Amino acid sequence: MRRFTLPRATAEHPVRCALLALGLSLGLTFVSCQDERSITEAPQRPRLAASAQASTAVIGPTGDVFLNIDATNYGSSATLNVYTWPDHKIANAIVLKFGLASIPAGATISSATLNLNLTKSDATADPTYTVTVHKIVNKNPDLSRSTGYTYDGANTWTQNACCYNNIPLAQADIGAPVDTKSIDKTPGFKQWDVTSLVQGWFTTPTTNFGLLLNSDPSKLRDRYRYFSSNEDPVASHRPYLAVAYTTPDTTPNPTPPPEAQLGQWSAVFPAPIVQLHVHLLSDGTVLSFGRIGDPQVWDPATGGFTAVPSPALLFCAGHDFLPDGRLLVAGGHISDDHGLPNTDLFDPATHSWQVGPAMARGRWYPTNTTLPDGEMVTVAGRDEAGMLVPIPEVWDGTNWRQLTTASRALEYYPRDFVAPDGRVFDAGEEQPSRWLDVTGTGSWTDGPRRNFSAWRGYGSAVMYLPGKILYVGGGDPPTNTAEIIDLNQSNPVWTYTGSMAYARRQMNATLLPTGDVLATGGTSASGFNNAAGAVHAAELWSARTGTWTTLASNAVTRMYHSTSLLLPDGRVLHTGSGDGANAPRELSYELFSPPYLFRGARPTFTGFTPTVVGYGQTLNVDTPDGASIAKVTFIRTGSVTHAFDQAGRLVPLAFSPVSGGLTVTLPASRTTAPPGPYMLFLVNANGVPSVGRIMRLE
Ligand SMILES: [Cu+2]
Repeated sequence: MRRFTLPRATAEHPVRCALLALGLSLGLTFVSCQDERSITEAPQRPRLAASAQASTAVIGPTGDVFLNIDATNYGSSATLNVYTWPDHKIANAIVLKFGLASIPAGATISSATLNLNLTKSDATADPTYTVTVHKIVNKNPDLSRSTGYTYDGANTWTQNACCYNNIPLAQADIGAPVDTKSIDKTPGFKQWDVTSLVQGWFTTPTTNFGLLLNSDPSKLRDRYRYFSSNEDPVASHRPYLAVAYTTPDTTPNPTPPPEAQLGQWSAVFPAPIVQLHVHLLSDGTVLSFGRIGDPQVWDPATGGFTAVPSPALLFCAGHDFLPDGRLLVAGGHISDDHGLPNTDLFDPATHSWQVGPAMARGRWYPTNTTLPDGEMVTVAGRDEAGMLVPIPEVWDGTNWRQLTTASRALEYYPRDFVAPDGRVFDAGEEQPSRWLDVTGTGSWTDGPRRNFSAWRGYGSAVMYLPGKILYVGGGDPPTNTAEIIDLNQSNPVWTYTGSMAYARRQMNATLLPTGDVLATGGTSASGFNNAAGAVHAAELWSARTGTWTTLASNAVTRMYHSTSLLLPDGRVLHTGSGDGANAPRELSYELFSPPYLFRGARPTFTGFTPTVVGYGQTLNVDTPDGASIAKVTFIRTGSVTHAFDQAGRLVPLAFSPVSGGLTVTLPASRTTAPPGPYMLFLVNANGVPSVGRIMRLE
């Protein structure tokens, strides 16, 4: 323990395994504390031997007020009120501001919890009252002057019709709820998770306009909750923010290497073909194929390539992994826009090809998707005659059947995903998204439209959490925008998330073990594949904050027919480009080491993990790092072409530390995790992943 002082006030209290004292005295319910465990040296970066340090800042408000449906400022009130009046109308809203100056620059905020002390509730029979937290946007209020009408005593909040007498009450100046809590009537501290909000303020302090807690418009009149304000005479009842963060240890090396922020690209290595289709096999090797030359198996351990000649020309086919780990390749190349009907399977156990019965029609640019029951659907593409193929086909393990009532002409390589309800969600490239129901003879229904008002042609999409899709870039001219959708909602809608620094098409988006998404390659210039706008900088999207960070730049221009693939060792293979659109044939590959490979020692697996696991199974994982693991992720081995991983999805797994390691609970749902090969990653509190272990979920 060090630098730990009481009482809490408006300053930080960095603690190190000192949570208990703080928790007991303040009723703090969260713990974010880390042993001063010894971390062995990172093999690639010995100067990062020091451990990161976990601290907690307890921060009081710099201002607090509640807004009422009048022109009075309640900044000196001892309470902060939410109140419903008349029926179904918001009559009060609580506004709080917190400064983050006590958190050191360079810290990584892992959680932020808002704590408010409930003092009084209505006396009706209603047991609960919902209080949402929102980021304040548009207006930067002066809490010593703001009222229901104005944010600074003079200038009005954005007008809206939320409330009595059209008093704006800040309701048009807040973002979507970041947390929603059902507040009962038991006095005492209540908590809201405001992590994303505080992380955003910390990254961009100019956006810190404070937060707003809203009244419950679902209630009848005169339902309310009152909380202690910063003017409550009892200091321990006042509002506070608890922020858990980590900082690199100050000794012996105070300055982290730039790679810890930017990542690092390898040298450029030769490849025998343009690797424009790449697939991570269950044995950790990578199968690739292109337009010219034999398919190749590349071994990341040795850098060697081995030719594995295929039964047909597989250029521009669709592909995904079957439950048994074999890659099913549907279609192939006759000539541009003319596809083969072939079915070819690659067995990772023998590194050999098998030929299956052909599809009803050829396919050139189709997408394959492994279904929850282990079947695989292929959609779209052009046939032997160059005609669009509107009827999907389903591989049942031995043969194909057509979904004869699901006829629809689709774009090339649809960005398709198995949704939580078991249907296939077609996220694009077209602006309207669609649902394919594969039951019976199949049917399509319309889905929500994306916000970006054009096709996101050659943009990329990933399912970064179960049911949650990020669609980034694409279009002509290319866009830097990105949109997300949550298919777990009953009426999902696309919303914008942060935008990349660079507009891109012909790019790749790659899921990382941390749950973040890496964008690589592409071009920002108009046209199909315009090298004038080649983008070399990688960018990293945080699923937690929705923001992008620009990382290191690679050497080779990689656009149309470029690919990126997460490897079990946590690096990303970036290769391909050319073999089309008159672009140079890039017979090379590069490897990107994300920043997490420079942030200290990696968690390790010390024991055996099975190669086949079952749904809902509890897995015992031997690791000396169990206590420091913050996240366990399951990422489907990639099968990438044309700016899209047809297999890709990430599933976070429940886990708990036990003596000698962890128990990890594998997905129980086949829609959450369709059967097939996945990588299991352990990620520690510094965001550093283990090497992944590949296992097949059956
Ligand atoms: Cu192509």
